[in-house]
Amino acid sequence: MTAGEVLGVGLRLDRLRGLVDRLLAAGGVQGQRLRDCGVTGGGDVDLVSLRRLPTIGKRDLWDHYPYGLRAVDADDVVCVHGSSGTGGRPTLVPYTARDLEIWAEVVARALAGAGVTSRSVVHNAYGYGLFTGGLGIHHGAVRLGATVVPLSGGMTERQVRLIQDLRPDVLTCTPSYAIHLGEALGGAPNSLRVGLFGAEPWTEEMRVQIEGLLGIRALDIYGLSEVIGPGVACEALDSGGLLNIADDHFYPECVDAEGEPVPDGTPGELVFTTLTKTGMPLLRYRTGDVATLTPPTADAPHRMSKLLGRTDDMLVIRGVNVFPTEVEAVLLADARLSPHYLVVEDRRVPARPELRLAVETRTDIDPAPVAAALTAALRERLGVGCDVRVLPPGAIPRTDTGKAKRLARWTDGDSPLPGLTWD
Ligand code: DLL
Repeated sequence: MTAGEVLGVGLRLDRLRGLVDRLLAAGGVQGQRLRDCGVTGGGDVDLVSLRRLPTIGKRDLWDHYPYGLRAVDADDVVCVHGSSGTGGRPTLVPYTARDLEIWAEVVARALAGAGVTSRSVVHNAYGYGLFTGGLGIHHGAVRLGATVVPLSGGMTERQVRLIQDLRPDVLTCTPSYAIHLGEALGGAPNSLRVGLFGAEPWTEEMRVQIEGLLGIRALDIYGLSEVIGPGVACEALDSGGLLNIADDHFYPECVDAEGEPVPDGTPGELVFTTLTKTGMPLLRYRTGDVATLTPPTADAPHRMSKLLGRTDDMLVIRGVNVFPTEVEAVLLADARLSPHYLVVEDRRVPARPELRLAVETRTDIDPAPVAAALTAALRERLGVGCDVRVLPPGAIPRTDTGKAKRLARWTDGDSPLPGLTWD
C-alpha cells in the first residue's frame, strides 16, 4: 500500500472530481465559474490544481438567497439549517438525506474522539432549531448509540436539575454557556467527564476555567452551517490540542488575503471544499475563519489549530491588528475577573478609533487596581492602548441561548452597553 493510499488521497481525489461533475451538471453559479476557467469535467482537476479554481463566499450565498446554490431538486431536500448571520442577513443551507447521513457520521466521529460511547449520556445544551448546534450534535450522538438529552439552550435551572438527576457524562454547548452552567451548578460534584464546546471563539484560558469549574476535559468542536454545522473538525482526547478535520468530507486549504496558499503552520483563512455534500455543495468556500493548518500524516488527517479569529472580526486599531480572543486571553489570566466581557471598537470619530473593554469582577472588590493592572497587561500584549471599564459582578448581559456577543462595533448612536457611557 502506498502512502497515498494510506492517507486516502485517491478517495479524496475521486470525490473532488465527482463534486466538480455535480456542480457542472447543476448549472448554477459555481458550475458557470468552473466553465469560465476552462473546466469541462472532474477529470480536469486534482487536489493540487484545486488552489487555482474559483472560490465562493458568504456574499455569493446572500446574493443567491434563499436557495440559489442548491444543486438538487427541491424534492430531494429534507431540511434546512442556517445562521442568522451578521446584519440580520440569514444564510440558509438545504440538506438532502445523504447530507444528514454525512453529518451524523462526522459528529459521531468527533464524539468518539472525545471518548463518547454508546453507554454515554450526552447533555446537549446547544440550541435546537435553524442553528446547526443542537440537531447536529443530536444526529451524531444518536448515530453513536449514546443517550442524548435534548435540552437546547436556556432555562438554566432545569438544566442543572437534569444534570443532577440524569448524571450525564458528556456536555455539549457553547463555551460561554458551559461557564454559566458551571456557575449555576455552584461547584457541586457532577457526573460530567468531557465536553465539546464550540460555535464561538474561546481561548486556552477559558478552557482552564471550564475544566476547573466542571471538573471535565474541555474539547473544541468547530464547524459552520455553510459547510455542514458542527463536526467539520474536532479536538480528540489524543490530538495534542489540534482539531482533526473530517477531510474525507471537507477538504481544507489555508490562504492569505489574496487567496494564495500560506505555508503549513502559518495563520490564514480556512477554505473548505465539501467533497461529498449534495444539497448545497461548495467548492472552495472562504470561511473568514483564521487558523493554522497542519498537513495529514500516516496516522492523522489534516489538523487545524483552535481558531485565532475571523478575517472580519479582526480589529485594526491605529494600525495594530487585534483579535478579541487576544483580549480574552489577557483578561482571563487575572483571577479577579469573570469571563463575561464586551470588546467595543469605537469608531464614532473615524480618524480616532478607540479600543474599549467592559469587564466585570467575580466578587465585589475595588475595581481601580484591577483596571490599572488590566490596562497595562493589554498594552503589553496588544501593543495598543485600551480603555478599560471594570464593572461589578453581573453587569455584563448574559446570553443563555445562542452565541455570546463579545464584540460590538460602535459607529454612532447609543452605547453598546446600555447605561455605560465611555466619554
Ligand atoms: O456555529 C456550528 C457549530 C455548532 C460549531 C456547534 C460548533 C458547535 P454557524 O452558526 O454557521 O455554525 O457559525 C459558524 O462560528 O465560521 C466560526 O466563526 C464560529 N465558530 C464555530 N465553531 C467555532 C469554534 C456553527 N470551535 C461560525 N471556535 C464559524 C471558534 C467557532 N469559532
